[in-house]
Amino acid sequence: MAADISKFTYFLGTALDRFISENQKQFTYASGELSQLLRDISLASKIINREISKAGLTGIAGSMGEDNIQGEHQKMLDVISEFRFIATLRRGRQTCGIISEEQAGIIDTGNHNAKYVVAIDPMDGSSNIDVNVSIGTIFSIYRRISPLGTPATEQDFLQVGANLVAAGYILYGPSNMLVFSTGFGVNGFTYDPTLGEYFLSHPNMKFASKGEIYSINEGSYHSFSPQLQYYLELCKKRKYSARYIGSLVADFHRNLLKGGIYIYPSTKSHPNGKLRLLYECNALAFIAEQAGGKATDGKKRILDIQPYELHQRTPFFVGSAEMVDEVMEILERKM
Ligand code: P6P
Repeated sequence: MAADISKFTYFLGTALDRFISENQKQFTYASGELSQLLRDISLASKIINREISKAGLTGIAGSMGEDNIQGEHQKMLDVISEFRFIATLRRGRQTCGIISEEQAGIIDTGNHNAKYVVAIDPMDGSSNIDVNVSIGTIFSIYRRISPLGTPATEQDFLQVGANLVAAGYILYGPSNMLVFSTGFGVNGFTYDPTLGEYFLSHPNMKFASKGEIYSINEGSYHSFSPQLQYYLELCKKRKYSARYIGSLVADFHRNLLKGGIYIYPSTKSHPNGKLRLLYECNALAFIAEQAGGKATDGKKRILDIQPYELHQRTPFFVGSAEMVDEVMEILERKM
């Protein structure tokens, strides 16, 4: 009888490469291009993971000393991670254009015959880098609508989130995880740095229909609507747990695993919300819905919002379906 070795070792899940190949048939229209694009993203994340893991030693955890196009203080790792993704996607030749939180316009990769465009927040939560708190990359992949053989246009990116071909995030935490969906459910892969490969560790991830965790920066409480203040008081009466890391990917990932809701509403300093539709909210809304959760802007489904500007912001309510439904109902009340 074969020895039961589970007592003194662990079984590795399916490697990301094999998973992509085995699920290739799911990728509409693709004849390998989307698979290659996903491999490119995973490669860039491995390189960035290596930079992050020794940021404190190599002095790249700090600020660039200048602001990005959003007027936000740029961290060195913002710039380094953006560089890595652009270089890897350009070399992978499956992406004709990229938009990034860090740059105003479209980044032309020169691959004008490529089928896809990518919207990316290369390093979300970068203010946490120098305090060693989890951070993340968020990516969205659209099939271009401009003709092959030409540079990507704004219209390629200004598509509703419901058109997404794939989306996901990389969480650089105690362990490094890649979580993505191509429209057939959500799967999570954990990186083994000793082998340099991601392995399936969280197959078919699902949002619990409700949870007892709410994530919001209550420092802005007094600029919230009375309806939202009422909901937060309800959470306290029910003894929910307040969990807010200040890193969207980390908060979202925890709530996906445990059930909960993340809220970044309209505030005095950010009347349209702080988070960006195209390269933050659409991707996480796509993942949330694929995992049975919901995502709205307080009124409508995030994935139905017709974008008008590459860097537009939106209020963001995302998480367990019943929790999002309840907040939406309360926000409609007259108070
Ligand atoms: P605040 C990080 O800058 C980020 O985009 C998200 O990762 C995070 O959830 C949010 O902003 C934090 O913003 O205003 O609460 O500090």
